[in-house]
Amino acid sequence: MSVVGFDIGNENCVIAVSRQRGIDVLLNEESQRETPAVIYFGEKQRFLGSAGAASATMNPRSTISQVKRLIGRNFSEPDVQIELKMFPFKTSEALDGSILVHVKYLGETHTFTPVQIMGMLLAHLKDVAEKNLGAPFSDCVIGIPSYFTDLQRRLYWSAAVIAGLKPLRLMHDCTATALSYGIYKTDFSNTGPIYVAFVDIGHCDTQVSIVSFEPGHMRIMSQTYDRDLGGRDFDEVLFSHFVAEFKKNYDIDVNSNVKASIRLRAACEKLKKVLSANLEAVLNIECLMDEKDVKGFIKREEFEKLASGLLEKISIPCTRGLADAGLAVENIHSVELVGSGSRIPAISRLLTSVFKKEPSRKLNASECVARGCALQCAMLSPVFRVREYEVQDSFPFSIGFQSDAGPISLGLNNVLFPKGQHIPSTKILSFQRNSLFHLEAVYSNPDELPPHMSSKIGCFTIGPFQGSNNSNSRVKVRVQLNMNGIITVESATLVEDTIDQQMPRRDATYSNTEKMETEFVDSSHSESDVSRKARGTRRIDIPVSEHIYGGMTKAELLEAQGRELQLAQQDKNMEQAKNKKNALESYVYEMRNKLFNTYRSFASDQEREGISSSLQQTEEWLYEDGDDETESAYSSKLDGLKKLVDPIINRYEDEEARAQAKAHLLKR
Ligand code: ATP
Ligand code: K
Ligand code: MG
Repeated sequence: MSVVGFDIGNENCVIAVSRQRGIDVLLNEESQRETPAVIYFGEKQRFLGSAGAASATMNPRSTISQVKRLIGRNFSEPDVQIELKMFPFKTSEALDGSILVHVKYLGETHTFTPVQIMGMLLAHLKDVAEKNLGAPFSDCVIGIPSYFTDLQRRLYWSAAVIAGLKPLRLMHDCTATALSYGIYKTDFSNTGPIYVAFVDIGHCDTQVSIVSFEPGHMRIMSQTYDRDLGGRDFDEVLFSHFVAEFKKNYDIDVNSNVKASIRLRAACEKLKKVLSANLEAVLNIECLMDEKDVKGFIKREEFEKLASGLLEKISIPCTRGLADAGLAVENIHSVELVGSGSRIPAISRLLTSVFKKEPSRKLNASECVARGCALQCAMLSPVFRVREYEVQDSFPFSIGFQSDAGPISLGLNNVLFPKGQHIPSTKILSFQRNSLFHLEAVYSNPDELPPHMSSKIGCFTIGPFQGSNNSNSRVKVRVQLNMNGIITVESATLVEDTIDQQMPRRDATYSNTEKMETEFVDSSHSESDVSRKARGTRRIDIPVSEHIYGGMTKAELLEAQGRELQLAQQDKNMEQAKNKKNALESYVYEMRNKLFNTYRSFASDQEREGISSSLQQTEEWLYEDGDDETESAYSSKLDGLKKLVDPIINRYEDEEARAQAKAHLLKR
């Protein structure tokens, strides 16, 4: 049984597996350690990952990428609109405000949600892993950005379920990185914890975590980020620069041409990478548009000047992270720089000036998230034995609750779980209610969300139930912020005082078993503990149901699973047909050759002629009507040919066997 960790990047995905002797990164079908997060909808099948990436410039409208950022977002949110305008594929607004992706596929327009596309990608990665491991698996841990909202986390989970995976946890990217750093760390002094800053600059985002390490234990002290600052923004700086240059020098407007824009963006990304290792770089694109070849040149220095605004922005989450952690730069033992977007030399220089020390690159910058996830998966899986190591993660949003029957006074700003709350955490709310009521979970601080995103998370229905009117009944609601950073109501219990003085009071033990428990009291609730203790209590479980705004229902999830299976079956059918076609083709060539050489003396002239013309006919068919046929069509052609050729092969093999037996006898 295998436990797997996935890093789902906006550009690159990495799969790592835990083995008894350590963590390995798995290779995809093209023997690469990173798999592009791309899906191309071809005429008759999908091409996923590396196979899909190849078609991005050829078929931009059918090539879907960067959906990670679209999950759980609404079409009309301003930053989403900016994003969508950059994508060559077609999107629209769904009835509920979310995003739909449209592609031409199998001769008609198909509509998918970003979650379904993510499901396809995860299913592909699962497939790659299973081919590698030689066995099916479903247990995994998936890396997520720390800035993912409750809904984004839930939808990621749904995508995993669509893909047939069973996540044991969604883990913050930087926490995974910190785990892969901390679990092997041994050089501790006696002076207390060591503080390390992890900076992950990827394709679309920047994440910073400040982590405290002690022997056997790590704790996330702060999580800060810029959702919209990654390697692709540096590409964009170069892109704008060359669009202007080419307008001046060649009189072309690259922005007006989708394919030219894609080609120039790709060239700018390459250019950026060249500039990471060289002081200057050239750009050459043949026939970019209007049949014009273009040339460009840029020095690293000039690029850094163009990108100075972006570089400045990187310092913001860093300084905020220090402040949130309550630490000064002098407290930071080291700065670990990861994510491939961080390979720009100016970024190291900037971080050196922020942290007053040079960042180190001890970790594998592109694999550390997946490795950390695989480690966590092994730690959570019952079949693995991993050294005791405590990972204390936290959640970067403040969560509050509202009730439909009057306010809940939760203390400061109605926050139940303040930003930075450790996960998992459980809290118990106590209400004085006699029948069904609702609780609304909300983000208490809209500033922590992307602009214009709704602050509502979901509604929990507590009930139906009927409390007895005369007694002093309370409803205790257990709310959990689980280790995936998802809010759930675990249970609700009606606690009623009974007149029976002899009944043992179980309330006290209930409170004591919960380490993290904080009991908040409804504003209308006034009963003192002493009076409660004097009486016995009766406890009744109350049903709880949830409605998450924008979440998938069980029925929708089932339907999506079915659809994914259908799509996968279609891909499989096409792959099998292709394989059979190849088999038929090679058979034709092989037999034609052997017929006139190896098998020559085992066939009569008439047989040879007959077979030869059948082979010829098959070859012609393959080039014409049989170019794009089903597996069974190729199979029956192959069987037909074999029927003709097999008798000759049999004669040949009999003769071979006789000759071998003879040789054997002679030797003795
Ligand atoms: P994210 O974490 O944002 O979801 P990701 O994990 O897919 O995305 P990475 O693979 O860490 O992102 O980084 C991809 C980015 O790194 C791309 O923008 C790419 O251009 C950039 N990159 C890769 N190599 C270099 C290099 N040598 N110099 C500069 N940038 C590079
Ligand atoms: K990655
Ligand atoms: Mg990443």
